[in-house]
Amino acid sequence: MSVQEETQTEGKIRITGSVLVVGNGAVGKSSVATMLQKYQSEIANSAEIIRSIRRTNNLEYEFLVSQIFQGQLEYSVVSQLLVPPGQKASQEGNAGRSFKQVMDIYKFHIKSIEVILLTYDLTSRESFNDLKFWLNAVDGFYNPATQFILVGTHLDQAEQSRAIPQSGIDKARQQIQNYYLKKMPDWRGSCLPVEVSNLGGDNLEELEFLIAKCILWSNGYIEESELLDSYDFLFSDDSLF
Ligand SMILES: Nc1nc2c(ncn2[C@@H]2O[C@H](COP(=O)(O)OP(=O)(O)OP(=O)(O)O)[C@@H](O)[C@H]2O)c(=O)[nH]1
Ligand SMILES: [Mg+2]
Repeated sequence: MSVQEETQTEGKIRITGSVLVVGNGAVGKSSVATMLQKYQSEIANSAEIIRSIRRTNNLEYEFLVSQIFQGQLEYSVVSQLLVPPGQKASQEGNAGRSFKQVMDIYKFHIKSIEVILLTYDLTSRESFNDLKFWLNAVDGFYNPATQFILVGTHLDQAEQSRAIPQSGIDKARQQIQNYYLKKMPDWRGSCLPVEVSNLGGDNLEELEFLIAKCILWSNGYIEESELLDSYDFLFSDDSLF
């Protein structure tokens, strides 16, 4: 399903990459994929859109096209978002398929994953603690050039009921990096944290840009320092957004 292709159209270099979105049920994986695609045109209807999203029981698919200027070059980055269910195991009497059941069906079609979104709900400690499960669950879907983004959703509710302090996120980021470095000593990636609201649209534009940059980095079009500079710029107070 993932094709790393480079074609040049109208002076733009076109790159395609795959993004796997994982995390517990109801953290907002389908919502983030849907809103990343729609936020510019549909932010006024975001509540209606995310409320209408049903629990995932197959592999959902969305794609984004992002224009990225880097030095003298213009890239058109196509991000294929793959969203499996958050259900961890098949349950008796439950018609919904689990993550594993769905990935077992599709794994032979997925060539490589450039970015994994480890998704949790900022107001749910359980969804954050369960990221340990998801680190293991994605085994076999990453490679030394895969980049991880730690995505906290429900930012709109975090002021009232944030369950994970900044220090916990920093610690998790470090632990995740150490975990993958131990498993893959030649891993070139890092784990970058981002907090979004699928309801209000906060940081969705930044997340889209970051995903596109990660795909460029994963395919060797930009240096790691350029990726990290972009991250610092996007999430600093000097950011243009
Ligand atoms: N307030 C708020 N609600 C959100 C946000 N993201 C998702 N939701 C709500 O959470 C519900 C669950 O979101 P989904 O996108 O279906 O969650 P999922 O992770 O895809 O869940 P599964 O398909 O069961 O694995 C949605 O219907 C939204 O109402 C957010 O950022 N803010
Ligand atoms: Mg879903």
